[in-house]
Formats: sequence, C-alpha cells, structure tokens
Amino acid sequence: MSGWFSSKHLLVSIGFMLAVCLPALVLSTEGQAAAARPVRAATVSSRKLHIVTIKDMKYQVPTLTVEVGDTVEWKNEDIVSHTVTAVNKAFDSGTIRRGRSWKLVVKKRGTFAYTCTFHPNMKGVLIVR
Ligand SMILES: [Cu+2]
Repeated sequence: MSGWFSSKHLLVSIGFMLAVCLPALVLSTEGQAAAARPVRAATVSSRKLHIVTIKDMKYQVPTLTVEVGDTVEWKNEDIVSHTVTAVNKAFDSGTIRRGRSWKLVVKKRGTFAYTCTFHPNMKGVLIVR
C-alpha cells in the first residue's frame, strides 16, 4: 500500500515537473524571441543624425556613409550661400544661406554624388547602406 502510494506520488511529482518545466522551456524560447525583437527595434530606432559642415567652399565631410532612416544635416558655416544637390537629382536642398542648415532624411540606398549648383567645383558623396 505504501509502495503504491509512493509510485503514485512519484507520478504526481513527474507530472508536476512536466507541467511546470515544459511551459517554462516553451516560455524561455519565446522569451528569447521576444527579447530579440526590442534589440532589433532599438537598432531601427537608433537613427542617427549626421552633420556635414560647409566651410571654406568645401563639404567638410566629403564622403559620408549613413544608413536608411538616418538624417543628414548640412550646416552652412561659410560666408556665402551653397546648395546640396545630387548629381542624379535624387535630392536638392535649394539655397542654404550662410548660417542656415538643411536636413535630409535618407530613404533610399545608393551612392549619391552631390555638388553645389553655385560652385560646381564643390563635391561630396553620400553613401546610403
Ligand atoms: Cu556653394
């Protein structure tokens, strides 16, 4: 009688362990998947702001590499107006007066050569990964 009781007790114990541990295993797997999501979201939401100063008739960061979703701000710290105009017309700031700036939220991958329409010898490259 006591032997039957202990084997039943054992079965109950195993059943209890399965009931507790299996969902725990499933949950921990889901927990990892759930944990991975915020990390990816954080990567997406960590969109950067890149600043390119325009000074001495030059884009001070002539080649800039950014990621889709990032923002690039060109700050004109020169004494004359400039533009940031993509050679392929993908973007065009229009006139950026001295002391002013222009922001571009990058949406397309590619390599974009740009220039200043007033000073075609000014050259920059925006690489979007
Ligand atoms: Cu210019």
